Amino acid sequence: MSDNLLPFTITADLLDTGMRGFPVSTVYTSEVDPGEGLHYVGYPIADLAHIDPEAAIYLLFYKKIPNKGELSKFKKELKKRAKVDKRVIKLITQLPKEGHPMEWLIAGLNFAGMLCKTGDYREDGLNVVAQMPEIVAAIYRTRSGWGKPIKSKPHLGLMENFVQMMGVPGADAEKLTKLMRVFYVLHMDHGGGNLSTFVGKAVASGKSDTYASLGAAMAGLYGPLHGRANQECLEFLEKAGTNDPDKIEQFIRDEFAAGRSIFGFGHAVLRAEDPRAGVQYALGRELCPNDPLFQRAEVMRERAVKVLKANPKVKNPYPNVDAVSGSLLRACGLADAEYYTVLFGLSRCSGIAAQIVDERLVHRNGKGVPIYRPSDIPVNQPHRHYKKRG
Ligand code: NMX
Ligand code: MLT
Repeated sequence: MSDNLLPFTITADLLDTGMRGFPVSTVYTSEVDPGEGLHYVGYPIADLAHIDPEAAIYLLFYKKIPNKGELSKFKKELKKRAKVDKRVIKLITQLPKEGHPMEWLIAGLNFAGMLCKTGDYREDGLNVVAQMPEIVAAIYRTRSGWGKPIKSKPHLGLMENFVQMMGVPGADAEKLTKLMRVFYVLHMDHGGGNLSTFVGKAVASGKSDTYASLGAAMAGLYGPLHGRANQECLEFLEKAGTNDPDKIEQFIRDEFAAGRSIFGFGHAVLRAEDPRAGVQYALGRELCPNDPLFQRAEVMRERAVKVLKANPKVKNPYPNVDAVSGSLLRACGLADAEYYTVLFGLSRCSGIAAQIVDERLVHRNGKGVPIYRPSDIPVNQPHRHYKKRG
């Protein structure tokens, strides 16, 4: 643990800042360094971006990169855990199309909790990671009207099976698998203070089960300033309507002046370009260099930084994880931006589940972190007595 954060004094000016900078817990899975960005158990994310998603899951749960034997055993274990109760999938197929895919995901996790939970944080954490691809693929296919859910083949591998179960009409499955493997590894975890992880762990601290805690976490991820920024960012790129750098710059200026968010830029902790964005720009140059929307995102990378840098109130003018992910997903066949946050959630649930295991079963020599209960400062509430009138 870095000692320079402690002791931490909460002064009046730090209240009502969304707890910006408050150290609230110790975390074993990942770290977000303001300058260098995300590390999983000490490894920079850019070094890990192309490893097997299963190896990255193992790293977050067991705090070491698996050797060949450990990885093969772990893949077999995930395969065994991948079975989703048929009733969960049936319930998903009955959800109203009006609901946002994230609302479906929250419902899907709650259905899985009702029918699949064991109540053991370690068991449920690994089970949910293994089950998520089938749940998300069922959401995608049913709500998109692509047809009935496709049978799971977990021996293919986590993301390989996911792409197989999605059966995206017209998509190049090989290209999409390549993207989804990297996308999954990049989005798994981001320290303990990001909104969805914080919420998930807070709910679990009251001893709610993993599925219910992840459902609540996903409600946090659904917000446009958090995970749904990947959907908003794609729509923002479309709204720009041009690839001309000067016109894009003017568009960003106008949006900012109107008090609207410049999606895909800024961060509460990072103070440099998010390395997860860097990995995705590089991947885009490999997978879809001539895609017009990807090219637009590359122009944004330069011009949005220029505009935001000129506004001193913005603490970080650089691209974040959501700046370019949507244009890559679209170029690889996933056209509908409404689903992008569900893909973020598919991955993020693994990091949150691993952190829940640590907080519930490892911290304080296995006793776990007590129920979250920060305090607050009452304002404009002088103590008084109610007197019956008349
Ligand atoms: N567009 C417009 N305004 C911004 C942006 C941005 N990209 N970034 C910061 N600001 C504003 C912010 O709203 C605040 O304004 P005010 O003082 O009037 O309330 C001011 O600049 C200072 O904010 P910061 O301290 O720099 O950022 P903060 O920690 O409050 O918020 C974000 C962080 C990520 C919510 C913010 O940068 C943002 O809204 N970005 C756009 C949405 C986005 O891309 N979110 C994705 C984050 C990553 N994720 O996946 O979760
Ligand atoms: C995340 O990956 O959760 C986002 O970058 C937001 C955050 O860290 O606060």
